[in-house]
Amino acid sequence: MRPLILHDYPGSGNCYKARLTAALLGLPLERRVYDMLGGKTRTEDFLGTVNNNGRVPVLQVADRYLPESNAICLYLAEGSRLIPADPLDRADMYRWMFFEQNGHEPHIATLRLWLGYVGEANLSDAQRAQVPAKRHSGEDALRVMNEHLAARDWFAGNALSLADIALYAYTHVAEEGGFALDPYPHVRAWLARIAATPGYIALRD
Ligand SMILES: N[C@@H](CCC(=O)N[C@@H](CS)C(=O)NCC(=O)O)C(=O)O
Repeated sequence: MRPLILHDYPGSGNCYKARLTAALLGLPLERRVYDMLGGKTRTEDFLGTVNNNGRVPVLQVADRYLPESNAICLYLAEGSRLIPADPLDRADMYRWMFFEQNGHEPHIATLRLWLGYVGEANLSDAQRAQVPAKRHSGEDALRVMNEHLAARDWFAGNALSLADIALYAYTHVAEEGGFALDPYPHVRAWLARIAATPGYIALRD
C-alpha cells in the first residue's frame, strides 16, 4: 500500500476513528497534526490543498486527499475483517455509520467540543440555546444503541466492524460532553469489549 498520511487533531474522535482502524489492521499512518482550535484547518493553504471544507481528518494517499472519517475508515479497511462479507450485515454496518454521522456525532461530539473544549462560558448565545436539544438527541442516540446491544455484542454481524469503531469514537468520551453512561449498561459492556480488542489504541495514544 502507498504511504498513508493522516491530517489529524489528537483530541478529535473523528480523527481517532482513522487511527483506531489503522491500528487494528496494523497499517502504519504518518500523522500531520493541526492546531484545530487555533484555526489551522481554516488557513488558505489547508483549504486550498487538504480540504476546502476546513476539517480533519483527511487521509492523504500520494497526491489525493480523502476527507470524512467514515470514508477514510472504509478505504483503510477495504477487504479486511472489519467489513462484513455478508451483504445484509455490510448494509447494517453502513446503517450504523450513517446513524453515527446523522444521529449521534452532531449531538454528542458537538456538546463534548462546546462544553469540554470551548467552555460553557465562551459559547455564543446561539450555541447555548442549542444545548438542551443536543442533550436530548444525544441521550436518545445512547438509548437506541443500548437497546440494540441488549441482544448482541456488536453493531453489525457478529464481530467488530467499522460500525463499532465509528460509534465508539465519541461514545467512549461522551462523559466529556456531560452525558452520563450509567443508564446504558449494554453500551458500557460494549465499550469494554472494544477496549479489550487486540491492537486497540486509546484516543490520546
Ligand atoms: N463529518 C466529518 C466531520 C469532521 C469534523 O467536524 N472535524 C472537526 C474535528 S472533529 C474539525 O476539523 N473542525 C475544525 C473546524 O470546524 O474548523 C467527519 O466525520 O470527518
